[in-house]
Amino acid sequence: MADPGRAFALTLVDELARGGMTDACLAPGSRSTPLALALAEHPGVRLHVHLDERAAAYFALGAAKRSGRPVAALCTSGTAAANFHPAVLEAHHARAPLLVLTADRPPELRDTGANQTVDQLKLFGAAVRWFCEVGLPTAGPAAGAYWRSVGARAVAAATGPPAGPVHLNVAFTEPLVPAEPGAPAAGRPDGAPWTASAPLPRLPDPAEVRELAARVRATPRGLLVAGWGPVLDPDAADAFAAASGWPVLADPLSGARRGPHAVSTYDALVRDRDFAAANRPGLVLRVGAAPTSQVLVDPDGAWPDPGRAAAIRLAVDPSALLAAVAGELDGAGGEEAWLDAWTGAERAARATLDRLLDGWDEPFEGRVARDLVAALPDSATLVVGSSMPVRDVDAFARPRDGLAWVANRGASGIDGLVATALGVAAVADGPVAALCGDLSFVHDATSVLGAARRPDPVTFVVCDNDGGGIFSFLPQAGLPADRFEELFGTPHGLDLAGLAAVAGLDHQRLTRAGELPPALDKALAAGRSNVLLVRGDRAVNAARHREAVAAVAAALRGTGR
Ligand SMILES: Cc1ncc(C[n+]2csc(CCOP(=O)(O)OP(=O)(O)O)c2C)c(N)n1
Ligand SMILES: [Mg+2]
Repeated sequence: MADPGRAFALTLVDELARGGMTDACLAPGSRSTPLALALAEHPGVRLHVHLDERAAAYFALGAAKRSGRPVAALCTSGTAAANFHPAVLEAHHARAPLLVLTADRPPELRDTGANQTVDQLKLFGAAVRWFCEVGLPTAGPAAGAYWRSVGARAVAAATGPPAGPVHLNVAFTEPLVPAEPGAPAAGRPDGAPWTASAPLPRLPDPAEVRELAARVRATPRGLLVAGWGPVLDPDAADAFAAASGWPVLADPLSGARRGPHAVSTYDALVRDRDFAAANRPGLVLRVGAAPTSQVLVDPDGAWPDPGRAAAIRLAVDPSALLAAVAGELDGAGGEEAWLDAWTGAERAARATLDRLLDGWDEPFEGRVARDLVAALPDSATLVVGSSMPVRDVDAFARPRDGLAWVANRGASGIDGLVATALGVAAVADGPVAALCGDLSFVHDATSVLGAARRPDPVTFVVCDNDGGGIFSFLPQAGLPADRFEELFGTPHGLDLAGLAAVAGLDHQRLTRAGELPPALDKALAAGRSNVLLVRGDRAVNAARHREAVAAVAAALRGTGR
């Protein structure tokens, strides 16, 4: 083997591709050259290039979240590797299969003052499912088995369960550019992985199903709460709702806000103390993240229970569990009055919210969120930014089916949103839109600058309220106005249309909410990335949220609930 670095790179990339990797994203650098070339040359891998490592890792993360397949992010040595950290944290908390490949100098150059050399060992701490110091590739009879085994194990660790990031630190020495074509070490026949790992089945056992069904039967006044998180088959949620007679309180990100049991206005409903007191559930079955809980279902046995409310934890596949319990319940259960209380309140609250929103034609961010969700065609993916967008979608979106959802809710950063959406677009079949705030958009400006030359377009709907709108809802809003603006509101005064123009992106300013659906249709049909800018006002926005909650409370009084 004339060039073990080259052979290693070809072998590792081939093994990752055998494990299901179809996409990778790199940021340029010299030390990573063997892997960069191997990724570019492999026929089964689409390689995307991003200038900045933070964005490259978020791009890979977006592709991994949307596809469910492992996606690699590659960088050179030094601070480049550290720039992967935010996406690694998000991948850890959101359980996304991110393969982090950091190139390194050979061990003898470390801690010697050698150029661009930092300690990359276990750089991401406990956030990765597996760290491997691969070492300097060296030739030898066992080298191929070692390299392929590392690749197969990386895929197994990244895809879980639980899925998550994996970090391979790989040292390369000169020559970095191969003198001859080289070849990968032989793999298993027929393109099979070196070690095929069967993901652990986490299906509920019949006793668990019977016990839960008995509890559900004994508690007609229950709720199914679906937060963002584990993939939930909406059909299973529907079947459970029908069989239990329970209302369904689903964050749109769960995909389960649909069907006749959907209560889309729970945010406003449970803020009403009288309604909340009169409609306390006897049992809550929760799938994914949410603030309240009694029975928590998580396929990976994670413990997402910040409110420490879970009485029972079931580490099983939520769709299988809901479908099985629905079967066990045989026939419609529940208490009509209970379902009526919730669905009647939903009708009253929905009509109230929709009337208010329809009257606010000068852009209100909640209306933009509602209308964007409604206007996207079936098979579209909506990437939702942290801060107010994700809350507005939850508070105002009507039930609907047919969308895929991606949001960085694992660590709720406002960073990397643009890159995440571009990564989603690289693997999604249908159109992709992203809803984000102005600070999130500006935070990821390097990705905005690179967006126009990417082949897979995203329509960005940016609610520009010139700063962090969320802080107007927090106690900091009570600080003296100038102090609040300086430290929290942080108006930047930037012209985002100018940023879009510099980036070569088509853009349009929307001054009336009614302009959104036609502008969206046009943008999605354009075949290029687009920016739709909606100007907002942080103070007006906060006031309208309060008005909406008050109007729902009044409507509940009016209907005698
Ligand atoms: C990386 C990161 N830095 C800071 C924060 C804290 N933070 C949360 S929301 C927010 C403001 C976001 O502003 P924008 O994107 O304009 O959304 P808006 O609140 O106006 O809807 C900030 C700074 C964060 N969540 N993540
Ligand atoms: Mg903002």
